[in-house]
Amino acid sequence: MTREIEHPENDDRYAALAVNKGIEPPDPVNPALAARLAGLRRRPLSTGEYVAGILAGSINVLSQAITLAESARADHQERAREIINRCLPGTGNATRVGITGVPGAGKSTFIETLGKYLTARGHKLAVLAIDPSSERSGGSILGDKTRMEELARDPAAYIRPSPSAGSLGGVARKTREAMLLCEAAGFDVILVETVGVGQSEIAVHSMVDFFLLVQIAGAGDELQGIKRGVMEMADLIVVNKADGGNVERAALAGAQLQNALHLFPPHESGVEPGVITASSLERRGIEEAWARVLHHRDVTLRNGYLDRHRGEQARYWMHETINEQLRDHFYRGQRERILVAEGEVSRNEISPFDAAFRLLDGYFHDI
Ligand SMILES: Nc1nc2c(ncn2[C@@H]2O[C@H](COP(=O)(O)OP(=O)(O)OP(=O)(O)O)[C@@H](O)[C@H]2O)c(=O)[nH]1
Ligand SMILES: [Mg+2]
Repeated sequence: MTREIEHPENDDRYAALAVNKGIEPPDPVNPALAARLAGLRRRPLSTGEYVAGILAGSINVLSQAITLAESARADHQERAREIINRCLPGTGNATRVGITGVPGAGKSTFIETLGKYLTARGHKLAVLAIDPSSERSGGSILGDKTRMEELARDPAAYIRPSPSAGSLGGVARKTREAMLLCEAAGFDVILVETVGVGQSEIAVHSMVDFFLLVQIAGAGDELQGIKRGVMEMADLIVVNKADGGNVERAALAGAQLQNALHLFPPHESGVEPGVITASSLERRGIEEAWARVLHHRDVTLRNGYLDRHRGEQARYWMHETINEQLRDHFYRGQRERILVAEGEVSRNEISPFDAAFRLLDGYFHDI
């Protein structure tokens, strides 16, 4: 009977066409793994499991924790704070390097080359980014996938694109939290890339030990949109793309930049900033750049600047977070009153200061 249901062609009328029952193909997915993944998806991890997973170096758990820290949901934020706090003793051991430069200067290519150099020497490297503009972040993720193709496949490297658009302060805070989580997961070098066109360099500077500016030859620095303030922050300027017919121009630009650096006051770190030429494509100058980072680390560990600077940065982030939260809370709660006041101020019916104080008084009265 069953024979007939399964294969009607096995009816005696078609005796010459006897078909045997086939074998079920094996499930292509390992059932034990599938069950574990389904379990992970269904059941949110406890805080303890997050912390244990991160400290054990699980990239999967690390990624989930960073996603939690990036979430706008208040309960996610609270959980992320708890996780970060408990991971804190495992942080602080990495060398934190910020990398900035105008779009197209070769930051991602430089990071790919430096990254491969570092992982080949046994380092574990995390690459993070700060990119507060929404349109660009899509592009950067795409760009980073192609520019850091090899590094993206390297098991000793972890590349995390910028948190999605929001206020710069918010994006930067999330990146700093991601950095701490990566350190707890055992990454000993953190590279933070940001495009050098605005305020984001300052945000990066406030979370790294060493600030590296990627320049290209052949354009005056005003053309490259690099502000004096950014040059002043740099611990090292790398004149990139010093290859092909560009070698001499790069050397000249390097010498000019070196002269320009003398105009700035000496760095508090006690290490003179320097200029080198490099080619990320031809892998030249990479070793020297890293030697500069290590030298800076050596000196600042010994003279106490590293600890002092990190303490300063931690205080900065505390105040930044207070400011951000206060601002958000105020603007969320006062939307309508602000609209009314904006109208009055535009029509010159009330002074901006008076309007501001009235709004603030109303806010403090409400809370
Ligand atoms: N000749 C030469 N070209 C390079 C070098 N480094 C990068 N490039 C090229 O410059 C272009 C931009 O490189 P990216 O690494 O994407 O530059 P970026 O600074 O990360 O750019 P954004 O992320 O868009 O700000 C690419 O076409 C690279 O191949 C180099 O050392 N020499
Ligand atoms: Mg890039």
